[in-house]
Amino acid sequence: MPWVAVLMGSESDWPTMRSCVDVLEALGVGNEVRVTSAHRTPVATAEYVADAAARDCRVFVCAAGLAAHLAGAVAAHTTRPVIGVPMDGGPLNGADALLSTVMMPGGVPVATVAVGKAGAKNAGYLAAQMLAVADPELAARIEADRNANAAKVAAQNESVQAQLQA
Ligand code: RP5
Repeated sequence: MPWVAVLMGSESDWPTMRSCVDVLEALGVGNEVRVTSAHRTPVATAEYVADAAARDCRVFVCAAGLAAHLAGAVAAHTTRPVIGVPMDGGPLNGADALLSTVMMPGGVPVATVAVGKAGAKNAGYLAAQMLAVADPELAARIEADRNANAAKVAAQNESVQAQLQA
C-alpha cells in the first residue's frame, strides 16, 4: 500500500507539521512521521530514505527551518517526489528556509510549498494528489474535500451578504 513519509528537522517543527498529517489522515492516506535532520543526523536521514522507499513510500514531505537542507538532502537520495515545507521560525521568519528549500540545482527537484502552516497543509494535499493519480477512490475523496471547501466559501458569502442587508 503506497504511503507518504513526513519528515522534519526538529521537534520544534511538529506543531506546524501536524497540519500536514491532519490532511493526510482526513483523506485516508497512510503516513509515517519522523524527526530526522540533514545536519544533525545526516547518515540516519539517508538510511531512512532508502528503507522507506524499499517499503513503498511514494512521496517524501520534508520540513525544515533556518538553513533548511532536509528536503534537498532527501531528494539527493531518491527519485521519488519530494515536497519541501519551509518553516517560519528564526530571525528571518522563514525567508532563509524558503530559499534554502526552493533553490535546488537542476536535476534534483524539490516541489516547494508556502512557508509555514499553509505550506504544511498544502504539502499534505499535494502528496495525496500525487498518490491519487493511480488511486481513483482517493481522487474522489480529494474532490469531495474541494467541494466541501467551496460550500464553506459559499456559506461565508451568504453570511456577509446577510450582514450587509441587516
Ligand atoms: C532546523 O532548524 C529545524 O528544522 C528547525 O526548523 C530549526 C530549529 O531547530 P531547533 O533548534 O528548534 O531544534 O534544522
